[in-house]
Amino acid sequence: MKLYGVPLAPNPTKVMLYIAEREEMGTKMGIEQIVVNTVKGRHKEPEHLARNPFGTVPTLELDDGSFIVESLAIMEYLEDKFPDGALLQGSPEERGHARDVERIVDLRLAGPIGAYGHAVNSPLGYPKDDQKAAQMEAAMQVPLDYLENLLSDERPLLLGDRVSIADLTLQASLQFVRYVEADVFGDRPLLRAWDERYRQRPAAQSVLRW
Ligand SMILES: N[C@@H](CCC(=O)N[C@@H](CS)C(=O)NCC(=O)O)C(=O)O
Repeated sequence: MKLYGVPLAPNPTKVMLYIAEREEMGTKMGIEQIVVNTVKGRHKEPEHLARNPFGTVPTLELDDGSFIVESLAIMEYLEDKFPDGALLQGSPEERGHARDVERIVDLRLAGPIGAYGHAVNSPLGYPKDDQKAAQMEAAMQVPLDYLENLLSDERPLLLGDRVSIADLTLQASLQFVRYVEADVFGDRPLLRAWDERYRQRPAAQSVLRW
């Protein structure tokens, strides 16, 4: 299999973290990782559009030559393909909560964080936009409070002791925040501590560059 992605971009990063976590736990996936230089626009060129007509990364090329182009679908495919040691485990309730937190992080936080980063200090050179930054900052407050509250029972990671896709999705967005030299935590010491803790993990150290 081949994973087409690019460092720093949150959606590829969460899949790269997923692969690194699983490899650290002993699952050998044998996935070749190939950089598609999005700064040079390579993701919109025919070679990548033939893999993914939406021109986005990540894109996973399966051994049968077909492609999966959505980051969550890629991780779920890898969970199914390598079920021994899958991150999603436990009772229906535990699995339901793990899926719920991942969706909350991705749908309520990752978008505003990305837009906020581009509004304050865009790596793609978009103009600074204080109004947009303020709107996105406001949109982040309820989901950030939700996560701070989750951590109030002293769990080390978002779903407990075991790393989950929600941790990876959140950390992939936070790398982007660090890159643009911003801070979205505010007065949330538990989230800050989670961030420090997660970044000590060998998988994080091998993937995160910022
Ligand atoms: N829903 C998709 C979104 C993929 C996506 O938008 N990726 C970004 C990088 S984080 C991208 O390729 N942006 C370039 C573009 O949309 O032109 C997923 O979860 O994989």
